Amino acid sequence: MSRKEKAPGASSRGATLKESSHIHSQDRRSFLRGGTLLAGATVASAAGLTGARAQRLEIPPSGKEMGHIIEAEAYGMPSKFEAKVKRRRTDVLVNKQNWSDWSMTPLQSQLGIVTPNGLFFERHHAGVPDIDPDHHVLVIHGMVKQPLKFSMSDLMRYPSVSKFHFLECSGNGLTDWTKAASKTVQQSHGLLSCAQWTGVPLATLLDEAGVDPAAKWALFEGADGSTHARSIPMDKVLADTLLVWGQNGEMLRPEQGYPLRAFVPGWEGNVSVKWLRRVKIGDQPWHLRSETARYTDPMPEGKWRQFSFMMECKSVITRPSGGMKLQGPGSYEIEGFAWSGNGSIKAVDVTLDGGKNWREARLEEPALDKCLTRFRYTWNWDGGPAKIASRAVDSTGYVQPTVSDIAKARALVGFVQHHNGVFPWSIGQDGEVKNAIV
Ligand SMILES: Nc1nc2c(c(=O)[nH]1)N[C@H]1C(S)=C(S)[C@@H](COP(=O)(O)O)O[C@H]1N2
Ligand SMILES: [Mo]
Repeated sequence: MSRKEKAPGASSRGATLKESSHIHSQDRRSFLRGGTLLAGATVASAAGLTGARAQRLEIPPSGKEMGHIIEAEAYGMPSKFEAKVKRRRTDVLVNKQNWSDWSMTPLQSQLGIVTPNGLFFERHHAGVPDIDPDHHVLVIHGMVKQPLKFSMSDLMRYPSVSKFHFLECSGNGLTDWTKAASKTVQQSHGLLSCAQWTGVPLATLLDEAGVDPAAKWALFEGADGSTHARSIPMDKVLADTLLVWGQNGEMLRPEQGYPLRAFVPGWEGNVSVKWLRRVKIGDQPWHLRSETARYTDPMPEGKWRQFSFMMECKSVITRPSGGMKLQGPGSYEIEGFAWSGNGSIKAVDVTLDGGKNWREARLEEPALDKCLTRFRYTWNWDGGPAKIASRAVDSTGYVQPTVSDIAKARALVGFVQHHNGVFPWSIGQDGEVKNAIV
């Protein structure tokens, strides 16, 4: 048995202390590698630390006084030193009004695969309503044997499930098809988040209502000022669509649809109707505004594609990414996210030379179905100009395309949705990381 294994219960305080100061100096080295991505004071002071051998660990001021007392009742907040980590509205498309608006997740700061609720991206067509759950009602009607009405407490009595899934707006990336408009990954890819969702499969409720065998579609309608609504094919409704009230262990945030939203795994965010008040069953789609005037894709010869629900396999490097700066040659950890609306992630490749050569990245567990998956690649930067990008492969064998591959099949004009192309960052000799879409 090694000394390390003995340490926790061991009587020798000296041994434990040595052990931990050893870990500390290692921590400092790995901290330095990560820290060098960001310019600023931390880098300078960390560089001083690595030179010195840790002989004695001083007791910091925080260890010599009492801390803050526990508030009698409070909702915990992040450290004040993390105040820069925030959702942000886009700088690229300047909004003329704030009702139909969006804010983006700081993907460059996210750790692990779960997006904290306060950083979950937002997309609203008519602002965020304030809905009292005690007065919220959901109705299921149309081609069913018996129309049903539920209060929130009725719904929460059904057997629930909790599933990790990403949510991505079909407009994610629409500013960066043909030119480098976004400076950071938050702006280019931040209409993407991931949570553990808790709710009841819609199939359970439909079973009780008794769906007419001739029914083929369901309509979801929200209780917000936009009365946002979408038509969803019955196959998907029965396969895995959820009605959720939970998000990462607590009730949905108002921005995410409190107290009830539809959640359609792997499909464009738009169909996961928030503040859900009505599910109508029918035998054909309703061809609503959001499926005719909006959320359709321009195709060659002036045609438009309707009902392009699936968010296809995609990935992006989040670190290093736009706005960061490498502090000289050396070892860096390239990290990012890969996801697919069609299954799980099977592999991610990384290029360092703008797509000439590709190397296999490591996937971090868990790599779940229709969920953000983290990849890593350890890179020894020689200090020369580089162009880095990632390319993901999903469990169906689908390979993330390049923008020029997509352009062969579709027309890249106006507000093009569903941009899942390979996304490059350039690194200059000065270490600056920039959006390299051309
Ligand atoms: N009722 C309602 N549902 C809605 C919307 C809306 O404006 N109203 N926006 C949709 C769009 S376009 C997206 S991308 C997702 C965003 O979900 P989020 O704000 O929880 O990230 O919600 C969808 N559901
Ligand atoms: Mo969206």
